[in-house]
Amino acid sequence: MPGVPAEPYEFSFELAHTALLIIDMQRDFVDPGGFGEALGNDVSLLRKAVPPTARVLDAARASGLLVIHTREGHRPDLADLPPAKKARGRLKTGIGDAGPMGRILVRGEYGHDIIDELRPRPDEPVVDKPGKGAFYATDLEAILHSRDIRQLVVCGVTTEVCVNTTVREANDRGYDCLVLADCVGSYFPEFQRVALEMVKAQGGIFGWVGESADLLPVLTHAALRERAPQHAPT
Ligand code: TIU
Repeated sequence: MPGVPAEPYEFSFELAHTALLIIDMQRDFVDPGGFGEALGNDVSLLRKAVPPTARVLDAARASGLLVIHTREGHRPDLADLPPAKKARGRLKTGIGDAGPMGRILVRGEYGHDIIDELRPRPDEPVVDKPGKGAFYATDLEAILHSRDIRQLVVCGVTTEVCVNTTVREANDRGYDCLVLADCVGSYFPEFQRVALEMVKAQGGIFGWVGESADLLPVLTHAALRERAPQHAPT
């Protein structure tokens, strides 16, 4: 089994049972002029994660890994938006309201969609989620079951919110998660550091933390080995 240097120890994985999960790389969170920036956040802290995630996405596609994208957002009628979530923050312009990129975090709107750099291919499942965790009220688990996926390489935003919530949900469902530190981002540097610490503490209580530069060569090598003929022709 290929192994990636990671903390608290090497992350071993099987290509056929591993998926790349890219969480909420949406314009509303990542792009200047979106909801995240309107809340007073510095989106450049999130955008740092885009180039390494794009490299991982390329390598995953070349290796034949299942790639799954998620988007946080709600039905246009907002029937799945809990009043508590709508009210939180006492925002003048909040979820469902008209923002600079369309209605904020509403499915079908420009700002809700995934950034161009990481645009899903037609054969890559996109999971729309109303909450922070990607398992809550979605068909993610059914997708993973049907493809016999047991391990997840996780990228996306934000580290302490949707990434951490999803990794915790995945961990309780029996999945191994490798979180790539340079492919996840937070508006708060301290939260980025601590959220990653939380994943790998206590022997990897929620999973593993690694770097994309350590995964990329292992992924490429594993894919080449898998494709190489196993036996000499008889
Ligand atoms: N995707 C995700 O993390 N949603 C958030 O609302 N994150 C914040 O950090 N606010």
